[in-house]
Amino acid sequence: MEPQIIATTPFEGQRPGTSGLRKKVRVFQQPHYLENFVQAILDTRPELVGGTLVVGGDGRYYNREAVQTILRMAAANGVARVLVGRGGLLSTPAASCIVRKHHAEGAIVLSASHNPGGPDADFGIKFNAANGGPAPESMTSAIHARTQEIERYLTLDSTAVDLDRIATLTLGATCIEVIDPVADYAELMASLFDFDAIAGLFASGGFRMRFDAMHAITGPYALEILENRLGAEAGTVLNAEALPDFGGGHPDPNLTHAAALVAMTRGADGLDFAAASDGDGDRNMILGRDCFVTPSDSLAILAANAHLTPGYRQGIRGVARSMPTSQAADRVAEALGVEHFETPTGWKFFGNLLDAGRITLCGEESFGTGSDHLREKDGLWAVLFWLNLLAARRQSVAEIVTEHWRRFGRDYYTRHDYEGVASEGAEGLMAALREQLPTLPGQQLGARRVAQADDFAYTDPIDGGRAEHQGIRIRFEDGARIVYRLSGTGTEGATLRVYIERFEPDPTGHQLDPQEALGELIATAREFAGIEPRTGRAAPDVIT
Ligand code: VG1
Ligand code: CO
Repeated sequence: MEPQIIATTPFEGQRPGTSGLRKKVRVFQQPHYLENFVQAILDTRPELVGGTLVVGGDGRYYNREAVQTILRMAAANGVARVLVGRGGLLSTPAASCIVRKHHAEGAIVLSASHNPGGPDADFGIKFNAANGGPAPESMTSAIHARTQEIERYLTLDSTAVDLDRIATLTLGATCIEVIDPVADYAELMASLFDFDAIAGLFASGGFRMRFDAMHAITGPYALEILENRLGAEAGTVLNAEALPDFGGGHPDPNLTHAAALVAMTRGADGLDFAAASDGDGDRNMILGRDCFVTPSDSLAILAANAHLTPGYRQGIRGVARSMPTSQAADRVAEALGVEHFETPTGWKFFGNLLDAGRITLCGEESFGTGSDHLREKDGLWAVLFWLNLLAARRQSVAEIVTEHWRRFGRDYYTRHDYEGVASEGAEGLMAALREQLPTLPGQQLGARRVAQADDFAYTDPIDGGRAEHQGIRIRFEDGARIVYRLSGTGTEGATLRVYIERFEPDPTGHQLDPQEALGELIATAREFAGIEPRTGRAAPDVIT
């Protein structure tokens, strides 16, 4: 089958954001739009020619069509072998796992993660490199540059590949292997955690758990691992059926979008443990009875207890957190005598530290936690890690959290999101903050004096790569922080994120509601940045 050469012209704005290129489905449906981006990946990653590519997505609307397009283009461009999940499905962590296990040259992952799906909602595409991790800035910049000069793409005039049966097929000269999307991932999880101990917890009869797959990709993974392999009772996995529009919901595991699950953990009859994941399976929310574990605390707690699980029995080498994530993990690293790092938002910045063996665990405040077992954040991994801890420590979630605070102190933390605000207002707000930076140190803001203020810039300790303008950081003399940044994953207007934290060493002050404990700082953050005058918003849309 001869490749067809199709003439095309560049589209503006094919620049990947925090995690790939995310746009409305209708943008992707324009003729040549997806093709241009895929060809830009293939043109800038010559190792794919004659190599192996992993393809799959979170099953959202347009996933199937996009997979077929990518298979034809991969074949036309001389990719030797493509591993594609059955049904075109792969969770983001499973794609990373498969790249590593099968020594692929990279993956194309189709997802807009926690953004809603459906014909009027969002779609996304990203490239992961041979280490299984999101393409670093150098690669995404090259891909973007290529989209700006593209004149042709290659495809085949072929019928659709049957994705619904596990089989090895050929397309032109390319071998297409339709694989079980769950098997490799489930095997990796079994190698890291004490499945017997977790199964024992479920068999004990005294432990009640629910996992909310939010009608997204983790349904099949959670059914196989929690119910089939670990023996959790049928019905443990809620909303297990993956739907192209996620059942009309917002597949974002947080207190707002998973409110029904949160309600099931409340009161004396509440569940012992509950968890949820997002559209593509890389996020996690952890709940106990009357207890929400902030993602920043979760990272710190996993770090402090890693030695209790088989996969991390040797202890951890270091921890990294994204800049806006609370400083709780730093305290654990210091107590363990291991390195800790502060990176810009986005998982791609952890890759080099993981590859170099400098860190074992990493995480973000945005419900992302992961380790060196693969190169993405991993929702079910975090859930299994917590289950392993509950089985090993024989304590409740709340007891583990409270003991952690007693030992390390509590970092009260909250994030306030103002979504879909006018871009000019949001950018004006950030520019005004930036202008004030030089005169901020020493100034009194609300009840505190500013110690340091900057626009966060990061130099990668491994390859020296530089990332600038990663968010405005204001640090007070007592260690409290306010951070402002604009989202790089939205598809409409701008989203302003404000991150607020303060440290409380005294255990008698550990039981407050974070909104209350941070009330003064929250008000200061709003006033100082002029959020209402600049965005017209009197209150945030989402508080986590
Ligand atoms: C958000 C989060 C960030 C995360 C990113 C991708 O980015 O803040 O921590 O890495 O989403 O996660 P932003 O730029 O909108 O703040 V996912 O689960 O959407 O791949
Ligand atoms: Co995600």
